[in-house]
Amino acid sequence: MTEQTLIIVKPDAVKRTLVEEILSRFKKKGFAISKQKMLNFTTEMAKEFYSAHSSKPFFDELVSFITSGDVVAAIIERDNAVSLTREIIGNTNPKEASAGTIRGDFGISITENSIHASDSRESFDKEVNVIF
Ligand code: 3AN
Repeated sequence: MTEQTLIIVKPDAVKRTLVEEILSRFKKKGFAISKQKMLNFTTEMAKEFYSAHSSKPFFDELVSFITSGDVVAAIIERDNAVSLTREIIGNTNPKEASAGTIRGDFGISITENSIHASDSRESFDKEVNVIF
């Protein structure tokens, strides 16, 4: 059954003009892009988007980074979209992400890790409401 998920190409990757390269990886895997937009997170949006991490030591850095420049958000869909997308993006820490994954190939650090993707249906519902 077709499922939707949300990806966000983060500021480090937008600055390096990697948006098309990153989106093409999903298209090649059979995803359709149903919505796409460029935006710059406000601090308020970022705090809401990452509210699950509000007590973590890296929260302020996360908010500061995601608000630091333009991002490209997209709703993408195919069967098994959430788990397949997590495989395609790779480990949170680029140093541990396999070659061939987006973070393995493009991530700079655990903060500047090039892409976000929803980790569940529930996260997707919440995140879409913040962005679209
Ligand atoms: P993922 O993005 O792989 O779902 P989460 O949800 O654990 O990872 O973390 C959300 C974001 O917080 C990550 N994309 C990363 O940028 C940042 N992050 C996670 N763990 C750390 C950490 N130990 N130090 C700094 N930033 C982190």
